[in-house]
Amino acid sequence: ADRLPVPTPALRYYRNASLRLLPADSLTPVVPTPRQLTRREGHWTLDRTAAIAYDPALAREAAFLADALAPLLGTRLRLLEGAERPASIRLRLGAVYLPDGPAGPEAYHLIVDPEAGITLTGTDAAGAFYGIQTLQQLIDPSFYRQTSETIPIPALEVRDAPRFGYRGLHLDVARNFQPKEVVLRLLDLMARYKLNRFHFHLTDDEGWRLEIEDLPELTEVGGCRGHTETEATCLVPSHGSGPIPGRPPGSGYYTREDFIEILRYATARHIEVIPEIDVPGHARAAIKAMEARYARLKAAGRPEAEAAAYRLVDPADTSVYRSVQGWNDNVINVCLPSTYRFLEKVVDELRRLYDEAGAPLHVVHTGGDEVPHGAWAGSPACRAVMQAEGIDDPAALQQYFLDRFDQILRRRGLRTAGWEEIGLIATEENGRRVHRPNPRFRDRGFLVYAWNNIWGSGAEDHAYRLANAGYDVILSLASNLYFDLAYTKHPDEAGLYWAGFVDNDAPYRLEPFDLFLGPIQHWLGHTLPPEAFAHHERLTTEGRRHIVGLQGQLWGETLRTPDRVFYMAVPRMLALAERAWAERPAWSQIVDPEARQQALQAAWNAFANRLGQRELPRL
Ligand code: TNX
Repeated sequence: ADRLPVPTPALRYYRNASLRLLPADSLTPVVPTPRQLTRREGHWTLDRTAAIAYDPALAREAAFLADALAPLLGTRLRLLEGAERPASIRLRLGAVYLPDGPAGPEAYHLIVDPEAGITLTGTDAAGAFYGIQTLQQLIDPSFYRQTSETIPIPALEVRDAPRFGYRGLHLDVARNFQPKEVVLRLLDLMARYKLNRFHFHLTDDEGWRLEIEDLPELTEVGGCRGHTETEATCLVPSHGSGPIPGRPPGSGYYTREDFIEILRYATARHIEVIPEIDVPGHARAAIKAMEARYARLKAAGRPEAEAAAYRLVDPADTSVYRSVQGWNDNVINVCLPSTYRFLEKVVDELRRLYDEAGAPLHVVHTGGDEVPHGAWAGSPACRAVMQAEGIDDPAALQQYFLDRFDQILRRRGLRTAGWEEIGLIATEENGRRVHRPNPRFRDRGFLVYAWNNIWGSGAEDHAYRLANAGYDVILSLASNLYFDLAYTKHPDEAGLYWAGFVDNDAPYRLEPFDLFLGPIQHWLGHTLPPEAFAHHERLTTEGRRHIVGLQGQLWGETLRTPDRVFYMAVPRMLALAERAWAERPAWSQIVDPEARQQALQAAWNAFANRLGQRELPRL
């Protein structure tokens, strides 16, 4: 009876025996943990007579709060423009003071007073928005079941600000298409837990999911999962969302309107959408689509130059390669002018879509991962480029490509992001082939996503090496933050497991500034002696400033249904939010391994109780 009743198989089957039920009133009621929470005597009663007064700059946040409370109260509260208007809920902008000084962006100060009601101050609109999320969590989960005349909110004071500025979730809709509704629901969840970056993996070998004006083949052909069928059987009709009769499951794409709606929805929730166009590898869908375009235009009697204007392959290329996932035709040719014309076209269309949505576009994720060895070696177009550029290894063409793609983005005021490969270069060290930060691009301001910390691969410390070298790094580590991996080794659990199992506590145990004591040992299931890390680079003080955030990855190969998406995302993403928002945990700074382990276990137990007793029932 004192076992924690968490309704996921992952917790039921695994490690659950060590979780103990804690008294509800001992639990911090907010996830992620706020910087400072002080309980006061009594409570304030929310009822239908309450009104929301707001600073005009917070109109959207005020409306969000009214909408959020409406189903609980059975009515939408009155909104009064002007923060000083008399009302029991007041939203305003202003300075926020934390125990260690004035707060930066995204911070808030929330007071719940038994008499005066609610005063919420944000340093900016995002801060006010996060204060509203906290307020929603203060309401007992039972009130989310039915409407109530009165809702008690415990009196308290919260001062809060994030540890990391980048708190991300990634969704791969290329392997299996996910309808717009799934994306919107995921954005809702992100907002609740104060995540602020949505990394939208829109293209890959199996599909291209975003309509691009003037290049209809990208979605008609490229939106068909696998696009292995002939055009006739696999054309994806526009407005293709959800299962499409007669098409392979997982097919579909977002129309311009769908995408704009997603961008607006995210923006209203203070979530920045980072689009990923994965090139030069992982690009089979685009390649096949542009080949279909070429064939179509030729068949229509158009001149060669027009038909080939956006071609992504060199027809004379005899290269032989095989990608990690088994493709032999998924790398775009980086030596053709048409490739860069294609990328400019796509980027310009992205900018138009963001402009139309009123959404900020600062960063484009260019992929860059897993380019198979052997690509470009047999391409006459590439031989010419290599000669002109003095490049002697075809693999080095990836840097040539990155440089050119980055220029395209910089000219448009955009920042280049990519998987860790974009910051690394292969070299020899003590007779071993290793990857090290590439000094060439250090000053370009790349945003680099470190993922490959597989034990024994030599890549365990790539994140730290990149950060120490001056690259801004997002920790996306496969061992703890790949949410497409199975929770546990149990026959009921779906998902991949090439980087181990990623249970609910895996993101929780990750300490960004001390990876070697956390993720790797967790994954191995036992601790390692210090010698095991003798050759691993530690994070320097300077390097710490370059760890800009964390991100959970929902890769899509096994995400066949919406249910599966949410099963894989929740509750792991709550533990991610905890690590990305909350202060550096006390347990991570205990030096003695045994004491540290005990403190960590106690902290995880308390966090699991918050999930099980408050968050999951409320969700
Ligand atoms: C590796 S990590 C990939 C993805 C897969 C994922 C599956 C990385 C940059 N690439 O293409 O979907 O593993 O877990």
